[in-house]
Amino acid sequence: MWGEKMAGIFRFSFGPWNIHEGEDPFGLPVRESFDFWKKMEFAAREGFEGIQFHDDDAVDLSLSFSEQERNLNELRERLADLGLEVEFIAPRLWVDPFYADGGFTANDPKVREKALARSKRAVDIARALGTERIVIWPAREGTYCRETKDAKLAVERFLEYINALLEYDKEIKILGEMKPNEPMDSCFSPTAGHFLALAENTIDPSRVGVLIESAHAVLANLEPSDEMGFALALGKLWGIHLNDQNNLKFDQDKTFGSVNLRRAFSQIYLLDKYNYGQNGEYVGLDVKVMRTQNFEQSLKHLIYSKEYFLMLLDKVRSVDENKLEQLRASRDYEELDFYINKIILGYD
Ligand code: 3MF
Ligand code: MG
Repeated sequence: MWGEKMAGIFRFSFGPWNIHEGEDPFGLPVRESFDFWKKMEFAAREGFEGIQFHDDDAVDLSLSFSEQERNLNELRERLADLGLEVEFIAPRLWVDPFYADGGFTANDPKVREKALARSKRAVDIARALGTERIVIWPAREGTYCRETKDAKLAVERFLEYINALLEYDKEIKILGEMKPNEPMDSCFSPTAGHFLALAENTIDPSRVGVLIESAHAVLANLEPSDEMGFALALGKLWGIHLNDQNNLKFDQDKTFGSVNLRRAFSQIYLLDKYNYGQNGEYVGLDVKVMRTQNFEQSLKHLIYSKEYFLMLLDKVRSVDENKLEQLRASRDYEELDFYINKIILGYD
């Protein structure tokens, strides 16, 4: 048994986009979107402690600055009343058609300028809501077809952008959330490893880390727990987006554990072994419901992702570490493999 050694502290979070706005996953709207506060009340009721926001999830960016400030203060207070804190802010540089070719790697200097201005505003929003964490998912910072952008220049622009944000606010921490493709054919920084190489070249590497999403790792044909291990070894695992994914296709964001229990187990095993959460990191979920249905049915993917996590955490903590060591030493890998699966199946 790990006993005392296993010491992850697991506080859960999700973003309002995880409760869908009402479009069918493959089509037009099929119902009204749900009220924002109804979503937040659900989060509190189900024991979530953190909320992830895009800049425009938190506040209407078309309002005047003073109105925005007022609304942000009210938002922070009302969330606190529900026992919720803001985990991070992510500047959303991919919905507005202005950013169709990306933000900070766009060829048009006006677009790059606005992308940076919006991201600085996202930093202010984060600070107003009491978090220093800024998540950068470089959604359109890639190409639909290779020759549309200069790949070397794009990476230099990525670096300049990160540096500008680090310079803008000396307290913030930047968490890169990398994904190899979608919506673009190909992204300039497709994996956590790429981003961490970039991080080392910024003006303050100590404030740049990663958020690893399970499905994004699978989309890069990588093992999510290995991606997490890589970041843990470098002290850079500052956030996670747990979910699941059936092989290499569109980004499915399926309920964590629903496709591959063993893969989910491996992630929790590592997180627990290396005390994830002890520095305030959240177990973030980024999951989509299978179909667009009524309110109660539209929440189950969140509830069950957390349930899968907690059930598997029990299994993780029941691993006999001595036995595991013996099996490793004797290189009895078939036995080791079977042992782990028996634990998951409840036959140990
Ligand atoms: C896309 C994602 C995003 C990010 C979110 C916060 C819409 O594949 O995972 O979800 O998680 O934008 O960075
Ligand atoms: Mg995500």
